[in-house]
Amino acid sequence: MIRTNEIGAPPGLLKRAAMFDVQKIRQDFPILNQKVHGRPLIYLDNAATSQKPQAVIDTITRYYLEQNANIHRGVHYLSEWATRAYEESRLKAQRFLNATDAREIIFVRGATEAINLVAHSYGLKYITAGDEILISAIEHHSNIVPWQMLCQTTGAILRVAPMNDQGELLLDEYERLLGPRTKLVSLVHVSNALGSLNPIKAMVAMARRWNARVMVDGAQAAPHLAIDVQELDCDFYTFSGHKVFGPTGIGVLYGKREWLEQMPPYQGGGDMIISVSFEKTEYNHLPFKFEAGTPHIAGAIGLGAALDYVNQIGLDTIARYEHDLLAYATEAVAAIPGLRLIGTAREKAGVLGFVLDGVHAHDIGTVLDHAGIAIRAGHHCAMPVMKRLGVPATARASLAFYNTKEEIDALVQGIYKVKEMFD
Ligand code: 7TS
Repeated sequence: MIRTNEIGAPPGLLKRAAMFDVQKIRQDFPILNQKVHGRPLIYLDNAATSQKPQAVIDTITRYYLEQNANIHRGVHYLSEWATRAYEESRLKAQRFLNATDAREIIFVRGATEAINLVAHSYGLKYITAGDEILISAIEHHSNIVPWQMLCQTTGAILRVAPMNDQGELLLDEYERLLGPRTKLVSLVHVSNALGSLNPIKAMVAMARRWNARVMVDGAQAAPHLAIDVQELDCDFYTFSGHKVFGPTGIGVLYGKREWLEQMPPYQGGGDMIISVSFEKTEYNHLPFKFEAGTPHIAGAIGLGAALDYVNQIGLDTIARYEHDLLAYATEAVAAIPGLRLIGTAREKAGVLGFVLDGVHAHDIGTVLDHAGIAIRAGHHCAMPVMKRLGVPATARASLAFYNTKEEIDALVQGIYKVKEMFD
């Protein structure tokens, strides 16, 4: 297990931090080296999905070229190899989150499936009519809808902790909404629409006073900051592989063992059983109880390669670099007349949302696309955030560690071009 010093970086990586060379890093991402509409690609849609380093692409290719087999069932060489590689990836995910036990790491399709798993499995067993589930005003739809569905089924009540105009949660209000009926709290770590970084550790501690379980949606945190589930003391944590430079279709659900042991399976099928008869089925041990059917083996192994890659650079190095880049981008973009930043929390990661006077966000996205610049425009699967801030949609540039100041300069130029066209 990698232990960190007081500034958070493993000692061996401190030297590498000083040596962070973004141009060198970019060479690891072949997709970045291409033209779109005749212009060099500037990829600023990392919150939707991030690009993959050659090491991940090679790992997946090699798996299908030389190593493909089903896991946990074969006695032959390839099956044993694939099983070992799949389980090694679980250990990598365990270290990535600093979980105490590999049995606490469940492979899922992504953050969406993880939240649905907890809502179904934990929710249907432990939540009853009149109980309260608390979420926040800045959640992605995937951390709203599964809880609404659970409330509809059980008669539980969904409560929502409000935010201020900057996109920061109001902690006093959050604390006031907690109470003896609060059975479960589910919070985003970093908002995908606003970039707000929530003080999760403090929020978990407040929920603990009422003995509520806490789930954290880390889909937008995992690519940007070091995560330690023991320090956060949350009960569940999830992230998606494709946002952390790994493949699509794979993600991780961390759950405290004491809860996972007590929770019923989410899906039934092969691999999640010890024995089956028509009278009775005995479920498998953790983590296999929650991994019915053939999983995304190549995805899990590719995710392991992605986590290795990220660890090699170091999440603290990444966080420092991106912090400077976001500050640079914020200042440059905010200076554009007629532009309003959406999401100005004091603690932010990775996301720059904005609206432009008299121009629809989709038009911004289209004009920038013709300049080779990929951003996202719309409600970002966070319609309640848009409603609360009184905007139909925003343009969103979202950063990764391979983005550069020159790309931000090009974004600013592109926005000026949008203004010219619509003035
Ligand atoms: N939670 C947050 C905070 C997210 O940003 C997303 C995806 C999800 C959950 C769902 O992740 P999935 O991998 O299961 O789909 N967010 C975005 C986005 O901002 N633009 O496209 C997808």
